[in-house]
Amino acid sequence: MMATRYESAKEIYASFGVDTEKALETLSDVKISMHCWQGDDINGFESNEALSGGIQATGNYPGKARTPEELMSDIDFALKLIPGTHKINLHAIYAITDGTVSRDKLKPEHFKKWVDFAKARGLGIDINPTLFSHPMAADGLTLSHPDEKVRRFWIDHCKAMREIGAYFGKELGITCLNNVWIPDGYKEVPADRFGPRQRLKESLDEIFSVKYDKRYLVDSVESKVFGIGIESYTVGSHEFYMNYAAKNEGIMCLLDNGHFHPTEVCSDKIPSLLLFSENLALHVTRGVRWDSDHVVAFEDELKEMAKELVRCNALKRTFIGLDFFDASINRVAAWVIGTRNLQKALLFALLTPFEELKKCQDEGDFTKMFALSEELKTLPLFDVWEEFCSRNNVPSKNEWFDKVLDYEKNVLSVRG
Ligand code: RNT
Ligand code: ZN
Repeated sequence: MMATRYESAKEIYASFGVDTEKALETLSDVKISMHCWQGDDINGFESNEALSGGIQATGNYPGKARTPEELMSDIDFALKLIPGTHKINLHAIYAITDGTVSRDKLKPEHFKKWVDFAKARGLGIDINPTLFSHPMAADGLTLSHPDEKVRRFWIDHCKAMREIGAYFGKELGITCLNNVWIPDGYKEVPADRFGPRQRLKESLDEIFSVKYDKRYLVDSVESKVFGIGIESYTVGSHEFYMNYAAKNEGIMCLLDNGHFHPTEVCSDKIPSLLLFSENLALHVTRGVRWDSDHVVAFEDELKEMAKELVRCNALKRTFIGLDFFDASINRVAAWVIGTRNLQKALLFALLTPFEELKKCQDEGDFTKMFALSEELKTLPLFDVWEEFCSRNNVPSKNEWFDKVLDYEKNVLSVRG
Protein backbone atom coordinates (compact mmCIF):
# COMPACT_ATOMS: atom_id res chain seq x y z
CA MET A 1 0.00 0.00 0.00
CA MET A 2 1.19 3.49 -0.75
CA ALA A 3 2.32 5.54 2.25
CA THR A 4 0.08 8.44 3.15
CA ARG A 5 1.49 11.92 2.88
CA TYR A 6 1.74 12.03 6.67
CA GLU A 7 3.62 8.73 6.85
CA SER A 8 6.05 9.92 4.26
CA ALA A 9 6.53 13.26 6.07
CA LYS A 10 7.04 11.36 9.31
CA GLU A 11 9.92 9.48 7.69
CA ILE A 12 11.49 12.60 6.29
CA TYR A 13 11.40 14.31 9.68
CA ALA A 14 12.70 11.15 11.35
CA SER A 15 15.72 11.28 9.07
CA PHE A 16 16.45 14.67 10.67
CA GLY A 17 16.04 13.14 14.12
CA VAL A 18 12.55 14.63 14.65
CA ASP A 19 9.60 12.70 16.07
CA THR A 20 6.40 14.02 14.44
CA GLU A 21 4.16 12.08 16.82
CA LYS A 22 5.72 13.80 19.80
CA ALA A 23 5.32 17.17 18.10
CA LEU A 24 1.62 16.54 17.43
CA GLU A 25 1.06 15.45 21.01
CA THR A 26 2.77 18.54 22.41
CA LEU A 27 0.87 20.85 20.11
CA SER A 28 -2.49 19.44 21.17
CA ASP A 29 -1.80 20.57 24.74
CA VAL A 30 -1.13 24.20 23.79
CA LYS A 31 -4.01 26.52 24.63
CA ILE A 32 -4.18 29.79 22.77
CA SER A 33 -6.26 32.62 24.14
CA MET A 34 -8.38 33.89 21.26
CA HIS A 35 -9.28 37.54 21.78
CA CYS A 36 -12.96 38.34 21.46
CA TRP A 37 -12.26 41.89 20.24
CA GLN A 38 -11.37 40.87 16.68
CA GLY A 39 -15.09 40.12 16.30
CA ASP A 40 -16.39 43.66 16.78
CA ASP A 41 -13.43 46.01 16.33
CA ILE A 42 -13.06 46.40 20.15
CA ASN A 43 -16.47 47.98 20.48
CA GLY A 44 -17.87 45.94 23.36
CA PHE A 45 -21.44 46.11 24.67
CA GLU A 46 -21.18 49.04 27.02
CA SER A 47 -21.76 51.95 24.67
CA ASN A 48 -20.79 53.15 21.25
CA GLU A 49 -18.07 55.39 22.64
CA ALA A 50 -15.31 55.71 20.02
CA LEU A 51 -12.26 53.53 20.48
CA SER A 52 -9.63 55.56 22.34
CA GLY A 53 -6.24 55.02 23.92
CA GLY A 54 -4.15 55.36 20.78
CA ILE A 55 -5.28 52.08 19.20
CA GLN A 56 -7.27 51.79 16.01
CA ALA A 57 -9.27 49.20 14.10
CA THR A 58 -9.43 50.32 10.49
CA GLY A 59 -11.71 49.01 7.76
CA ASN A 60 -15.40 48.67 7.21
CA TYR A 61 -15.97 45.03 6.32
CA PRO A 62 -19.65 44.13 6.79
CA GLY A 63 -20.90 41.71 9.44
CA LYS A 64 -19.34 42.87 12.66
CA ALA A 65 -20.90 41.40 15.80
CA ARG A 66 -23.24 43.83 17.57
CA THR A 67 -24.61 41.81 20.46
CA PRO A 68 -23.33 39.16 22.87
CA GLU A 69 -25.29 36.53 20.92
CA GLU A 70 -23.70 37.53 17.62
CA LEU A 71 -20.21 37.66 19.08
CA MET A 72 -20.59 34.29 20.78
CA SER A 73 -21.92 32.76 17.60
CA ASP A 74 -18.96 34.10 15.60
CA ILE A 75 -16.43 32.90 18.18
CA ASP A 76 -18.10 29.52 18.25
CA PHE A 77 -17.93 29.26 14.49
CA ALA A 78 -14.26 30.30 14.36
CA LEU A 79 -13.29 27.82 17.08
CA LYS A 80 -14.80 24.96 15.09
CA LEU A 81 -12.23 25.69 12.39
CA ILE A 82 -9.27 25.82 14.76
CA PRO A 83 -7.75 22.55 15.98
CA GLY A 84 -7.67 21.98 19.75
CA THR A 85 -9.51 23.36 22.78
CA HIS A 86 -8.52 26.88 23.72
CA LYS A 87 -9.30 29.94 25.80
CA ILE A 88 -11.16 33.10 24.95
CA ASN A 89 -9.85 36.48 25.96
CA LEU A 90 -12.39 39.06 27.13
CA HIS A 91 -12.27 42.73 27.98
CA ALA A 92 -14.34 44.44 30.66
CA ILE A 93 -16.43 46.14 27.94
CA TYR A 94 -17.84 42.73 27.00
CA ALA A 95 -19.76 42.53 30.28
CA ILE A 96 -23.41 41.69 29.73
CA THR A 97 -25.38 44.18 31.83
CA ASP A 98 -28.53 46.27 31.57
CA GLY A 99 -26.35 49.19 30.54
CA THR A 100 -26.34 50.99 33.89
CA VAL A 101 -23.37 49.31 35.57
CA SER A 102 -20.28 51.46 35.90
CA ARG A 103 -16.94 49.76 35.18
CA ASP A 104 -15.78 50.10 38.78
CA LYS A 105 -18.89 48.21 39.91
CA LEU A 106 -18.72 45.20 37.58
CA LYS A 107 -19.40 41.85 39.22
CA PRO A 108 -18.99 38.18 38.27
CA GLU A 109 -22.72 37.97 37.51
CA HIS A 110 -22.21 40.33 34.56
CA PHE A 111 -20.07 37.66 32.94
CA LYS A 112 -22.18 34.65 33.79
CA LYS A 113 -23.31 34.17 30.20
CA TRP A 114 -19.67 34.02 29.10
CA VAL A 115 -18.96 31.41 31.77
CA ASP A 116 -21.93 29.34 30.56
CA PHE A 117 -20.66 29.68 26.99
CA ALA A 118 -17.13 28.64 27.96
CA LYS A 119 -18.24 25.80 30.22
CA ALA A 120 -20.33 24.20 27.52
CA ARG A 121 -17.29 24.14 25.23
CA GLY A 122 -14.52 23.31 27.71
CA LEU A 123 -12.87 26.69 27.18
CA GLY A 124 -10.94 28.85 29.64
CA ILE A 125 -11.40 32.62 29.88
CA ASP A 126 -8.80 35.36 30.28
CA ILE A 127 -9.71 38.92 31.21
CA ASN A 128 -8.52 42.48 30.66
CA PRO A 129 -9.74 45.58 32.47
CA THR A 130 -10.70 48.20 29.86
CA LEU A 131 -8.93 51.48 30.57
CA PHE A 132 -9.92 53.25 27.36
CA SER A 133 -13.04 54.20 25.37
CA HIS A 134 -14.53 55.87 28.45
CA PRO A 135 -15.19 59.48 29.58
CA MET A 136 -12.90 58.94 32.60
CA ALA A 137 -10.05 58.22 30.17
CA ALA A 138 -10.88 61.12 27.87
CA ASP A 139 -7.53 62.86 28.42
CA GLY A 140 -5.64 59.61 27.85
CA LEU A 141 -4.64 59.14 31.49
CA THR A 142 -5.90 56.49 33.90
CA LEU A 143 -3.85 54.80 36.62
CA SER A 144 -1.18 57.52 36.42
CA HIS A 145 -3.61 60.45 36.38
CA PRO A 146 -2.62 63.39 38.59
CA ASP A 147 -6.20 63.52 39.89
CA GLU A 148 -6.74 61.08 42.75
CA LYS A 149 -10.43 60.63 41.85
CA VAL A 150 -9.63 59.42 38.35
CA ARG A 151 -7.01 57.01 39.65
CA ARG A 152 -9.47 55.72 42.25
CA PHE A 153 -12.06 54.94 39.58
CA TRP A 154 -9.57 52.94 37.50
CA ILE A 155 -8.02 51.19 40.51
CA ASP A 156 -11.49 50.06 41.56
CA HIS A 157 -12.19 48.93 38.01
CA CYS A 158 -9.02 46.81 37.91
CA LYS A 159 -9.82 45.30 41.30
CA ALA A 160 -13.33 44.44 40.13
CA MET A 161 -11.93 42.72 37.05
CA ARG A 162 -9.48 40.65 39.08
CA GLU A 163 -12.34 39.37 41.18
CA ILE A 164 -14.15 38.45 37.99
CA GLY A 165 -11.03 36.74 36.67
CA ALA A 166 -10.75 34.62 39.81
CA TYR A 167 -14.40 33.67 39.31
CA PHE A 168 -13.59 32.48 35.77
CA GLY A 169 -10.68 30.41 37.04
CA LYS A 170 -12.75 28.80 39.77
CA GLU A 171 -15.82 28.13 37.64
CA LEU A 172 -13.94 26.77 34.64
CA GLY A 173 -11.07 25.00 36.39
CA ILE A 174 -8.63 26.75 34.05
CA THR A 175 -6.39 29.54 35.37
CA CYS A 176 -7.47 32.99 34.21
CA LEU A 177 -4.90 35.56 33.16
CA ASN A 178 -5.77 39.13 34.06
CA ASN A 179 -3.74 41.50 31.89
CA VAL A 180 -3.44 45.21 32.60
CA TRP A 181 -2.71 47.54 29.73
CA ILE A 182 -3.17 51.28 30.09
CA PRO A 183 -2.96 53.93 27.37
CA ASP A 184 -1.35 56.60 29.60
CA GLY A 185 1.17 58.89 28.00
CA TYR A 186 1.79 62.27 26.38
CA LYS A 187 1.79 63.61 22.87
CA GLU A 188 4.46 66.15 23.70
CA VAL A 189 7.73 65.71 25.52
CA PRO A 190 6.65 65.69 29.18
CA ALA A 191 7.97 67.97 31.89
CA ASP A 192 7.89 65.13 34.40
CA ARG A 193 8.63 61.51 33.54
CA PHE A 194 9.05 60.26 37.08
CA GLY A 195 5.77 61.42 38.68
CA PRO A 196 3.39 59.56 36.36
CA ARG A 197 5.39 56.35 36.77
CA GLN A 198 5.42 56.74 40.52
CA ARG A 199 1.63 57.14 40.50
CA LEU A 200 1.26 54.12 38.20
CA LYS A 201 3.40 52.05 40.56
CA GLU A 202 1.29 53.04 43.54
CA SER A 203 -1.94 52.27 41.68
CA LEU A 204 -0.65 48.83 40.67
CA ASP A 205 0.51 48.11 44.21
CA GLU A 206 -3.00 48.70 45.46
CA ILE A 207 -4.62 46.67 42.65
CA PHE A 208 -2.37 43.66 43.26
CA SER A 209 -2.49 43.90 47.05
CA VAL A 210 -5.57 41.67 46.94
CA LYS A 211 -4.30 38.08 46.75
CA TYR A 212 -6.05 35.29 44.89
CA ASP A 213 -5.39 31.59 44.65
CA LYS A 214 -3.04 31.30 41.70
CA ARG A 215 -4.82 28.23 40.43
CA TYR A 216 -7.65 30.64 39.61
CA LEU A 217 -6.03 33.97 38.78
CA VAL A 218 -2.64 35.20 37.64
CA ASP A 219 -1.74 38.71 36.52
CA SER A 220 0.37 40.38 33.87
CA VAL A 221 1.30 43.93 32.93
CA GLU A 222 1.67 44.96 29.28
CA SER A 223 4.12 47.61 28.12
CA LYS A 224 4.18 49.72 25.00
CA VAL A 225 6.54 52.08 23.26
CA PHE A 226 3.93 54.55 21.98
CA GLY A 227 0.36 54.96 20.70
CA ILE A 228 -1.37 57.32 18.29
CA GLY A 229 -1.53 60.72 20.00
CA ILE A 230 0.79 59.48 22.73
CA GLU A 231 3.98 59.60 20.72
CA SER A 232 6.48 61.22 23.08
CA TYR A 233 6.10 59.36 26.33
CA THR A 234 4.41 56.18 27.54
CA VAL A 235 4.07 55.78 31.28
CA GLY A 236 3.94 51.97 31.14
CA SER A 237 7.16 51.42 29.23
CA HIS A 238 8.92 48.07 28.91
CA GLU A 239 11.57 48.93 31.50
CA PHE A 240 8.88 50.04 33.92
CA TYR A 241 6.89 46.82 33.69
CA MET A 242 9.82 44.47 33.37
CA ASN A 243 11.11 45.81 36.66
CA TYR A 244 7.66 45.85 38.20
CA ALA A 245 7.18 42.19 37.30
CA ALA A 246 10.65 41.26 38.55
CA LYS A 247 10.06 42.92 41.90
CA ASN A 248 6.56 41.61 42.44
CA GLU A 249 6.20 37.90 42.92
CA GLY A 250 3.56 36.41 40.67
CA ILE A 251 3.18 39.36 38.29
CA MET A 252 4.16 38.53 34.72
CA CYS A 253 5.65 40.79 32.13
CA LEU A 254 3.48 40.53 29.02
CA LEU A 255 5.20 41.01 25.70
CA ASP A 256 3.05 42.28 22.83
CA ASN A 257 5.29 41.98 19.79
CA GLY A 258 3.71 45.08 18.23
CA HIS A 259 4.82 47.24 21.14
CA PHE A 260 8.48 47.76 20.42
CA HIS A 261 10.57 49.71 17.95
CA PRO A 262 9.94 48.21 14.49
CA THR A 263 13.28 46.42 14.26
CA GLU A 264 13.29 45.29 17.89
CA VAL A 265 12.20 41.65 18.18
CA CYS A 266 10.37 39.86 20.99
CA SER A 267 11.86 36.47 20.19
CA ASP A 268 15.13 37.65 21.69
CA LYS A 269 13.42 38.89 24.86
CA ILE A 270 11.72 35.56 25.60
CA PRO A 271 14.76 33.62 26.91
CA SER A 272 15.95 36.60 28.93
CA LEU A 273 12.62 36.90 30.72
CA LEU A 274 12.34 33.15 31.22
CA LEU A 275 15.64 33.09 33.07
CA PHE A 276 14.26 35.38 35.72
CA SER A 277 10.59 34.56 35.99
CA GLU A 278 8.54 31.47 36.31
CA ASN A 279 5.92 32.52 33.80
CA LEU A 280 5.61 34.65 30.73
CA ALA A 281 2.65 36.13 28.89
CA LEU A 282 2.41 37.05 25.22
CA HIS A 283 0.14 39.03 22.94
CA VAL A 284 0.94 37.70 19.53
CA THR A 285 0.20 40.19 16.79
CA ARG A 286 1.73 41.60 13.61
CA GLY A 287 2.93 45.14 13.45
CA VAL A 288 3.38 46.62 9.99
CA ARG A 289 5.65 49.64 10.42
CA TRP A 290 3.96 50.41 13.73
CA ASP A 291 1.62 48.75 16.25
CA SER A 292 -0.90 48.18 13.46
CA ASP A 293 -2.32 44.95 14.91
CA HIS A 294 -2.54 43.18 11.56
CA VAL A 295 -3.70 39.57 11.59
CA VAL A 296 -0.89 37.19 12.54
CA ALA A 297 0.83 35.89 9.42
CA PHE A 298 3.12 32.87 9.10
CA GLU A 299 6.28 34.93 8.97
CA ASP A 300 9.82 34.69 10.24
CA GLU A 301 9.54 36.53 13.55
CA LEU A 302 6.47 34.52 14.49
CA LYS A 303 8.43 31.33 13.84
CA GLU A 304 11.36 32.70 15.81
CA MET A 305 9.13 33.42 18.82
CA ALA A 306 7.64 29.94 18.57
CA LYS A 307 11.15 28.45 18.42
CA GLU A 308 12.11 30.23 21.64
CA LEU A 309 9.03 28.92 23.43
CA VAL A 310 9.80 25.39 22.30
CA ARG A 311 13.55 25.30 22.83
CA CYS A 312 13.33 27.04 26.20
CA ASN A 313 10.81 24.34 27.09
CA ALA A 314 8.41 27.14 28.01
CA LEU A 315 5.11 26.10 26.47
CA LYS A 316 3.71 25.17 29.86
CA ARG A 317 5.05 28.34 31.46
CA THR A 318 3.65 30.77 28.92
CA PHE A 319 0.22 32.31 28.57
CA ILE A 320 -0.13 32.72 24.83
CA GLY A 321 -2.76 35.18 23.68
CA LEU A 322 -3.56 36.84 20.39
CA ASP A 323 -4.08 40.55 19.88
CA PHE A 324 -5.06 41.86 16.46
CA PHE A 325 -8.06 43.68 15.11
CA ASP A 326 -8.53 44.00 11.40
CA ALA A 327 -11.85 45.46 10.29
CA SER A 328 -11.00 45.33 6.58
CA ILE A 329 -11.51 41.58 6.08
CA ASN A 330 -13.99 38.95 7.23
CA ARG A 331 -13.51 38.97 11.00
CA VAL A 332 -14.16 35.26 11.47
CA ALA A 333 -11.56 34.48 8.79
CA ALA A 334 -9.15 36.81 10.60
CA TRP A 335 -9.46 34.75 13.79
CA VAL A 336 -9.06 31.46 11.97
CA ILE A 337 -6.07 32.58 9.91
CA GLY A 338 -4.26 34.21 12.83
CA THR A 339 -4.83 31.39 15.31
CA ARG A 340 -3.97 28.65 12.85
CA ASN A 341 -0.84 30.52 11.84
CA LEU A 342 0.33 30.67 15.43
CA GLN A 343 -0.30 26.94 15.78
CA LYS A 344 1.56 26.28 12.53
CA ALA A 345 4.52 28.29 13.80
CA LEU A 346 4.52 26.22 16.99
CA LEU A 347 4.38 23.05 14.93
CA PHE A 348 7.26 24.29 12.79
CA ALA A 349 9.26 24.86 15.98
CA LEU A 350 8.28 21.48 17.42
CA LEU A 351 9.58 19.85 14.25
CA THR A 352 13.04 21.38 14.60
CA PRO A 353 16.01 19.28 15.78
CA PHE A 354 17.23 21.80 18.35
CA GLU A 355 19.68 19.48 20.06
CA GLU A 356 21.62 19.09 16.87
CA LEU A 357 21.51 22.78 16.04
CA LYS A 358 22.66 23.72 19.53
CA LYS A 359 25.52 21.24 19.22
CA CYS A 360 26.61 22.92 15.98
CA GLN A 361 26.55 26.30 17.73
CA ASP A 362 28.50 25.11 20.76
CA GLU A 363 31.08 23.38 18.59
CA GLY A 364 31.43 26.45 16.42
CA ASP A 365 30.18 24.64 13.31
CA PHE A 366 28.20 27.56 11.92
CA THR A 367 28.29 26.26 8.36
CA LYS A 368 26.40 23.14 9.33
CA MET A 369 24.07 25.11 11.59
CA PHE A 370 23.14 27.40 8.72
CA ALA A 371 22.89 24.61 6.14
CA LEU A 372 20.62 22.55 8.38
CA SER A 373 18.42 25.53 9.35
CA GLU A 374 17.85 26.30 5.68
CA GLU A 375 17.01 22.69 4.79
CA LEU A 376 14.44 22.58 7.59
CA LYS A 377 12.51 25.45 6.07
CA THR A 378 11.20 23.37 3.17
CA LEU A 379 10.41 20.08 4.93
CA PRO A 380 6.79 18.89 4.52
CA LEU A 381 5.22 20.87 7.36
CA PHE A 382 1.94 20.96 5.44
CA ASP A 383 1.49 17.19 5.68
CA VAL A 384 2.03 17.16 9.42
CA TRP A 385 -0.29 20.14 9.84
CA GLU A 386 -2.97 18.35 7.80
CA GLU A 387 -2.63 15.35 10.08
CA PHE A 388 -3.06 17.61 13.11
CA CYS A 389 -6.24 19.11 11.64
CA SER A 390 -7.68 15.74 10.75
CA ARG A 391 -6.95 14.24 14.18
CA ASN A 392 -8.70 17.24 15.71
CA ASN A 393 -11.66 16.97 13.34
CA VAL A 394 -11.30 20.38 11.80
CA PRO A 395 -11.31 21.08 8.07
CA SER A 396 -7.97 21.27 6.38
CA LYS A 397 -6.50 23.14 3.43
CA ASN A 398 -8.95 25.62 2.05
CA GLU A 399 -12.03 23.72 3.16
CA TRP A 400 -12.31 25.92 6.23
CA PHE A 401 -12.45 28.94 3.96
CA ASP A 402 -15.53 27.68 2.11
CA LYS A 403 -17.25 27.25 5.44
CA VAL A 404 -16.43 30.85 6.36
CA LEU A 405 -17.87 31.99 3.04
CA ASP A 406 -21.11 30.12 3.78
CA TYR A 407 -21.25 31.69 7.22
CA GLU A 408 -20.69 35.10 5.68
CA LYS A 409 -23.48 34.55 3.19
CA ASN A 410 -25.99 33.12 5.64
CA VAL A 411 -25.17 34.93 8.89
CA LEU A 412 -22.78 37.88 8.62
CA SER A 413 -24.12 39.55 5.51
CA VAL A 414 -27.70 39.61 6.77
CA ARG A 415 -26.71 41.72 9.78
CA GLY A 416 -27.88 45.30 9.43
C1 RNT B 1 -2.93 48.00 23.03
C2 RNT B 1 -2.63 46.69 23.66
C3 RNT B 1 -3.81 46.00 24.29
C4 RNT B 1 -5.04 46.08 23.44
C5 RNT B 1 -6.15 45.18 23.88
C6 RNT B 1 -7.44 45.53 23.23
O1 RNT B 1 -1.89 48.48 22.31
O2 RNT B 1 -2.01 45.84 22.75
O3 RNT B 1 -3.46 44.71 24.58
O4 RNT B 1 -4.77 45.77 22.10
O5 RNT B 1 -6.21 45.16 25.24
ZN1 ZN C 1 -1.68 43.79 23.37
